[in-house]
Amino acid sequence: MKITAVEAIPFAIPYRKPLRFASGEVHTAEHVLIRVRTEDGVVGIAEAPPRPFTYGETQDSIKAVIDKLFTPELLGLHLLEREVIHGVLGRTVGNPTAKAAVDMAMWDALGRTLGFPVTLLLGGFTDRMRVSHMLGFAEPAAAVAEAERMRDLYGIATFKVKVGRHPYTLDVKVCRALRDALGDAVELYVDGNRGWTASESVQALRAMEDLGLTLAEELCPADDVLGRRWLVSRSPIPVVADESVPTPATVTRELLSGAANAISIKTARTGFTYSQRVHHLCEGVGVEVVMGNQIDGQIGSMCTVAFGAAYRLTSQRAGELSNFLDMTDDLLTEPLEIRDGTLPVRQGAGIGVDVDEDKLTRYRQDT
Ligand code: MUC
Ligand code: MG
Repeated sequence: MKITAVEAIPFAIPYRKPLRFASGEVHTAEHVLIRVRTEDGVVGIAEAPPRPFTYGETQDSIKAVIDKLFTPELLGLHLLEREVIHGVLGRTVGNPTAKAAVDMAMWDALGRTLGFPVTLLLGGFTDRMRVSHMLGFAEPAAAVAEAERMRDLYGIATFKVKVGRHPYTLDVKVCRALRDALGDAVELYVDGNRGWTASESVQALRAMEDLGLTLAEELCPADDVLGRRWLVSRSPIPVVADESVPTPATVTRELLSGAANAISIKTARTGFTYSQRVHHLCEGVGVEVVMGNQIDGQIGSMCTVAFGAAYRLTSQRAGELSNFLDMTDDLLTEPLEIRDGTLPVRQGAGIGVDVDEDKLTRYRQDT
């Protein structure tokens, strides 16, 4: 089970339409495929999505940190020496999605070596998750049309609506149009990606009080230290910390300071190992979690569902698992399928998905 190679392969697959939100926009999935090879001939995979507007990483920086800093130190280590491996990765600050993808590719390799799905190795609670679809900035009619299409084609009944625009009434109109068109059968919650001030956030939540929203994510910046506490004290619904909590320590800080009272767990930034620590922490202090989406492709979405389905707490809510549907293609031999509003965990060893080498040749950017 010793590591013999770590590859970081940049690839690019366009989206059918851009996804826009308060902190940025995405037109093409310019991700990095990570492959970890072991002495047993096993290959584990994962993908890293660069999000410069969230973590400061780029496709080039992810490849460089893996090739130049991580790989030379990882070669020869055993897949089960996770504390040693994370000691090596932790010597470099930041770079959360690069570290997370290396971690998940190692778990995938471990599962393939042992012949078990990673979801079972993690906790094995259930075999699928309900799906939540993320709606980017749009006019009310376009947002309604997309939500109806997701409901009618895939059975999705939970929607996260991107907010954080100015004036906030633009977003209030979208949320109201969604509730009017879709009725009470769907769950709606909002994510501001730090676009509003604390006072705008409170005004917007008041204006939407009758819409039955269930969560309010990252409406204003975590640096608005007192503003966030004030917002939490006035919000009728849990305030979710997302990009402000990329590590277990920041989760602790946000929760103990009263700046958030629910947590988004993203395997894309905390891998499986640190997502476990975040999960255990949240369970220990009794806060709700949501399995979030870093605008993942199919490999990343399979990692999210493998983790989310592993525990009771993470599988209670719908997970954000569907934005790969907007990509024009993906790398897998067997594409993921969402049916009846759920995404099943693959029962094969590891995360249960394989890369189609022809597709990789078509989309990789390093040849
Ligand atoms: C989210 O939940 O914020 C938007 C930016 C990003 O980094 O992830 C997405 C989704
Ligand atoms: Mg978010």
